[in-house]
Amino acid sequence: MVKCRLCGSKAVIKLQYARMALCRNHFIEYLENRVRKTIVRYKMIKEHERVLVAVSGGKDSVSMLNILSKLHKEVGFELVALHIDLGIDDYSELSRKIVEELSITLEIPTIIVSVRELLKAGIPELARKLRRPTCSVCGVVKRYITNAVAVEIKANAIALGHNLDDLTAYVLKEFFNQNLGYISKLGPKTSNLNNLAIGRIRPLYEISEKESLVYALVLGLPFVKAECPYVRDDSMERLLKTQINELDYRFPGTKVGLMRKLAKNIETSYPPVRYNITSCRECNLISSDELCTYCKLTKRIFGRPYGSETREFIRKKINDLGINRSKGN
Ligand code: Q46
Ligand code: ZN
Ligand code: ZN
Repeated sequence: MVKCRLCGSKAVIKLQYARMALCRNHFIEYLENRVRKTIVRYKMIKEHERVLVAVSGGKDSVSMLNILSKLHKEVGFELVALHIDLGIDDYSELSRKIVEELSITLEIPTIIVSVRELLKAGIPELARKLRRPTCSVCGVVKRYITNAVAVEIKANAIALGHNLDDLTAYVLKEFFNQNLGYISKLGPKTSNLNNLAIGRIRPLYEISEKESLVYALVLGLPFVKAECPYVRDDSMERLLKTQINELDYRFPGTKVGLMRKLAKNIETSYPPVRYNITSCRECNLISSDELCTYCKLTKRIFGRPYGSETREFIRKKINDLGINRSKGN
């Protein structure tokens, strides 16, 4: 039996890079402490700020929400959760139920936006109508709704559940494609753009996929075990993740080392993609053109942009939940 380095009881995880094994309780304490340090190290959240947490219902976002729900009382920041029901059959139904259950247990106000209720169709049908890949339509809709909610509740930051493995794979993929400008968006924190786009933070920046999974399992947190049916098994990110984990096993600390160095060099070595930042004439949110990507996309479906109506729909959801819209920033 592998024993916990701190108390000698049965270990639940062996941490290769830290060269130690930990029992359930010591692992929970260790992981929460690492997230706390990540938040401090990268100055992600200040006291009295309001953070919108994007929760899909998967292990990473559920673990992140649970950890933040403990830290917010201690540090004194406010949490609001957001779940977007994408209308992807059983997968979305289950994800939504899990997030609803968790939000009650953790007592976190949770805004649920249903794409089917909003756009009268789920993501797969919208993608078919547009003849575009499902994930690309999903990305536009998710980014827009998340930002629109954050702007509406005057959140200081949007917390995303990307873990260390996801981020390392994204960075390497962009590097192989020499899209260096996109790497600038993959750091621990992105800035707020004139209050048209709220900055993002990644509290799991230094937490591996295995750690977030074991954390959710040992705490018995509810999470969706199945993946979205549109995830591609043969994607470059998938392959990169496997290869990097192999590398990290042989040279422990490779992933964390890369991401820490990246965070340090991000401003000097990876200047962001320069584009014209303006506001969409229809919905007033961030755009590089007269109409934002979401308004263009919805115009192709409905014959008119749907940004203003979407913002109105979101405002109503927020009001129904009684969330104060005048806080923050
Ligand atoms: S983009 Fe594609 Fe994901 Fe949307 S359709 Fe599913 S796999 S959920 S991260
Ligand atoms: Zn122990
Ligand atoms: Zn717009």
